[in-house]
Amino acid sequence: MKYTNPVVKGFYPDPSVCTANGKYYMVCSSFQYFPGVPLFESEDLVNWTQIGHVLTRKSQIMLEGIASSGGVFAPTIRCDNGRFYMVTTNDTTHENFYVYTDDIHGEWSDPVFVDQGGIDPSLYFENGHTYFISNGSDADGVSGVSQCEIDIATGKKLTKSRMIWQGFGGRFLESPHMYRINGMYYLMAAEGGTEYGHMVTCARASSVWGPFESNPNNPVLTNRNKAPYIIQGIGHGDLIQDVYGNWHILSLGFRQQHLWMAYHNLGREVFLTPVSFLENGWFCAGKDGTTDTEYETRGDFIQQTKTEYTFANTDPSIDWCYLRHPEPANYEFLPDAYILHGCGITLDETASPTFIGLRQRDFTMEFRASVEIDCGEAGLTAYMCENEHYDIALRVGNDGYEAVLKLNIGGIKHVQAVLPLDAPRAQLVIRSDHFHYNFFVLTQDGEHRLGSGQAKYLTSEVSGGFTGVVMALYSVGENAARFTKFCCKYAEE
Ligand code: 6LW
Repeated sequence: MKYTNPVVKGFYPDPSVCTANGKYYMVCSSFQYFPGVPLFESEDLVNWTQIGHVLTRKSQIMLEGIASSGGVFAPTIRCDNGRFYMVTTNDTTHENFYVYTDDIHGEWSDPVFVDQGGIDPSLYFENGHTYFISNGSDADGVSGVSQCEIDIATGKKLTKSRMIWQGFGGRFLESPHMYRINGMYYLMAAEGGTEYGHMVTCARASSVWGPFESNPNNPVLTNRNKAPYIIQGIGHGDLIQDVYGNWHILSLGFRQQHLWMAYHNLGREVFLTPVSFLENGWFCAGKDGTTDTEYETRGDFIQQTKTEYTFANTDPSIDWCYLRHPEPANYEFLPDAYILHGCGITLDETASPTFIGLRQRDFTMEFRASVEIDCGEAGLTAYMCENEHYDIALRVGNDGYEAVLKLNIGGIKHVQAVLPLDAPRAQLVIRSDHFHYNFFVLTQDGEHRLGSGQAKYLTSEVSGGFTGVVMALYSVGENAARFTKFCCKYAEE
């Protein structure tokens, strides 16, 4: 069947995939958001259903006061002997750890820490041995892909960390994953950095410790030379074989806006690219080593896209996310209303404001909710990080209730428009296209346009970091704001 990339849209970076019980499981990085590490299930590698998160308890991950794009970096998921493992880095505390579960739909263990530095850890299991691989420095201070053997029951190192590959020459060697295919060990990695020069590269060896020989045709996959082209940043991939024996790379990539001085606001998304093994044992990917929008793949499925999100078809514990560790008492989820109790923390702080968000999945969208306040301020935000976010809210002003549009960019806090209201309730609407977020208030007198903010300021290019825009409901001040009639609707692109 035909499928279209990205297969998962919106800020779901650094995908890693494994297969078990006839299904595929994928995890993504989550940085300052909680719960951490979104977990997806699929039967065809194209349609992915989020089934939960891996890090659901405070005891599993330290997120207090962490900077945006700190916290949970790239994870790897693997299954060995029926047990699932997810290994990742808390980049803020510089700790590598894994958690495990025997029930993919259940809770995961508390963290088991491994004393090897670097980021993007991976596990490779073979005949009762577990290898822990990350990119960083080895025991002798040599940088590259480092590997040690660990005791999977305790996380204790059984060997010292040894550098096994230094890449093929690109900067930022990251995302190492080890596979054994046809008796050879393949080490796949990313080089070039997670921006426009990103690539998937590989090396192979006849022993898990090397010596690793670089693929003479590296990079295996990159869109760095495709221009003008909307899909950029392809890299950080994981190799997976489907039930028909065909191979694929699930990688991150992003959809750039504008041809010159490009930017991207939806974050890094998930792309699927076919892989072919060559007679010489190396493999190549995509169309001439690039990822395209459309491919044919084997399987009897139809690619489904959810275009409308409401309180009725979303689950607060699966689809929605919080900033850092939320205070549960601030959130009440009723079937047709969310009551958000403000806690005095604003969206400008690296703490946990009362905030509940959905990743923005496509460019053309309408995000709306009816909001009722008693005091304080509550509304909707298009949120990139504490410095860059556009907010439309109801609040109590000097002369009574008002709607306000606030544009926050690079520390500049600008009130774009204020509309006096005669009631403490109104419907707030954000409509986005490829280049703008447009803001509206609906009252008894009709629809009022409060203004707009350019999409280019809610981007990784402006904010830095690794996340994408999250559309959220928020509340500030000692209030109980009532959100009803929530709907987020995407247009066909
Ligand atoms: C991640 C690194 C990268 O750990 O970005 O895409 C970092 N590459 O591999 C943050 O996602």
